[in-house]
Parts: sequence; structure tokens; C-alpha cells
Amino acid sequence: MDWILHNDEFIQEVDLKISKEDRGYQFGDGIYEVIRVYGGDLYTAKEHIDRFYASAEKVKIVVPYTKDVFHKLMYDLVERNEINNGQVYVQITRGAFMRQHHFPSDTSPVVVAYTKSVERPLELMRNGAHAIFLEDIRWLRCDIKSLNLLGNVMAKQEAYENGCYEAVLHRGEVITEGSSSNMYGIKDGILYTHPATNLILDGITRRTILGLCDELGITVQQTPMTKDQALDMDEFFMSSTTAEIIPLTQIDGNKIGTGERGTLTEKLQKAFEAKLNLGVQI
Ligand code: PSZ
Repeated sequence: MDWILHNDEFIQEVDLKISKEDRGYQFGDGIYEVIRVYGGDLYTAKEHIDRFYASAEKVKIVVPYTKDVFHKLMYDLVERNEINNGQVYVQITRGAFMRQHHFPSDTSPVVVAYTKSVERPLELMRNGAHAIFLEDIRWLRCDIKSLNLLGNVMAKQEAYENGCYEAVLHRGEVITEGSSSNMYGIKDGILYTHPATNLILDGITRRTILGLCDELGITVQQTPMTKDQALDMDEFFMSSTTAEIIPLTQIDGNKIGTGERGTLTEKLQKAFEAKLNLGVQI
């Protein structure tokens, strides 16, 4: 059976004991990361670990080990569980204490991490997916990878109930991000995406994509798109650690561009894949 990391111990799931008063469970009082594993290696590990520590700091949780120790624990978990292609999920909560809103003064944070095998969603990468527009009703600190995902969960559910894969969230007319992804439009060869402010998660895949645009000579404008502008784009796509780059070919039933994967989207997907050392799969 797979190993689970609990604080600094590798244990079996049956032995995992989480308090009924864990603040992650009661308040969503914690933060998390998902790190991709390709060929047994943690992909862009440093960026994910840095963001984990940054999210923790923003909510005043102190991670109980150094980044180097944390990295080693993640790596050991992947190795023990013999994960080839998959992901690590890791979260830290403020810990367990008699229920009260303000921070307890003497409790220790609780870390849990586990792994899972995940294949690359190649079909979706090639054929794209459909999305809906939905008002972004989340709080104003979307830069924190918080365990409080109710707004995201409600949005994703709405998309699924409408036969769609993702919700394109907007505050008023302005598109922010997806329920679990970042959003991009391409018009006349220029890539548009929301700037990394408090209104979106500064995606690690997003950073990789912006780096690829630089390498490929694609101009990037980190200015938010309106809904109307999005519908008028030549290409539209989303990104996340697990999804990588998935074309969104329709929003609310409206075709974007040709209604198929766009040429620059494909170019970015191939450049992304080339960095994974997995050979040509897309
Ligand atoms: O397994 C999955 O479906 C995953 S793994 C990571 C995500 C989904 N999404 C992360 C995410 C997010 O939750 C929000 C609200 N915005 C953007 C992203 C993309 O961030 P990265 O690229 O760091 O995964």
C-alpha cells in the first residue's frame, strides 16, 4: 500500500489520525500544493515549494522544516510509492485545537502529503474542451493556495452540470482565471492573460508558459481580457499542473476562432512537452 507523509513520518493510511478539531477540517484553515511527477521526478519542484512556503507565510502558518528537508520528504514519498507519472498533493493546516476562530497560541501545524498516478490528458490537449462563463464570487486573496475551495468547487460543478470541463471566471466584465486553472487568449499573435495579482493564483504552469512565449518570440500582454474580447480571440486555452495546456474551443456555446485547437496553442503545447523529456506524445 502507498505511503502517506504525516508531519515528518511516513505512515500507512489506516494509521493516519486527524483530529475532529483540525482547523483544516473545520475552517479550511490551511494551504496546499499539487506538484506534478514526470518520469519519477518532481517537475518545477522549487517553484511549487516556494509557493507553498509563500502561501503559508501569507496566512501566518510556519512550515516546520526547511525547504530542503521539505523537498527531500516529497521526493522520498514519490520514490517510496514508485510514482512514475503522477502527482504529489501536500497540505498544511494550522493544527488542531478546541474550536475558536482566532489562532490558538500553542498548537503545531499538521502536514499531510500523498501521491497518485495520473496520466497526461492527451485527448483533451488535442481536441480541446468547452467552458462556461461564471461570475467570480471568490474572496480577494486568490493568490493564496488556500484550502478554502468552496467558490472553486461550486464553479466547477456548475461547469460540469452544463456539460463543460471548466468555468471561465469573471469579475464584472473582466476575466480572472478558471475554477482550477489560468486562462489565456491569443489574438493576432499576441497572448493575453490576467496579471499575477491578488485576483488569481500565480500558476506555475503559467510561469512556464510565459517563459516559453519568450523563447518562441510570442508577445505577451499581462492585461485582463473582457468577456467580449475573449469571445473574439483567435485561440483560447487554460493551464494547470495536471492539465498542462488545454484548448478551450467553446465558451457558453460560442466557438472561439475556428472552434478547434489553434496553431500557437499547439506550438506552446509541443514546446511544453519538449521540456518534459517524455518524447513526443501530443
Ligand atoms: O489536478 C488538478 O486538476 C489540478 S492540479 C492544479 C490545479 C488543478 N490547478 C491549480 C490552479 C488553481 O487551482 C487556480 C484557481 N488557478 C490556477 C491554477 C493553476 O496553477 P498551477 O499551474 O500552479 O497548477
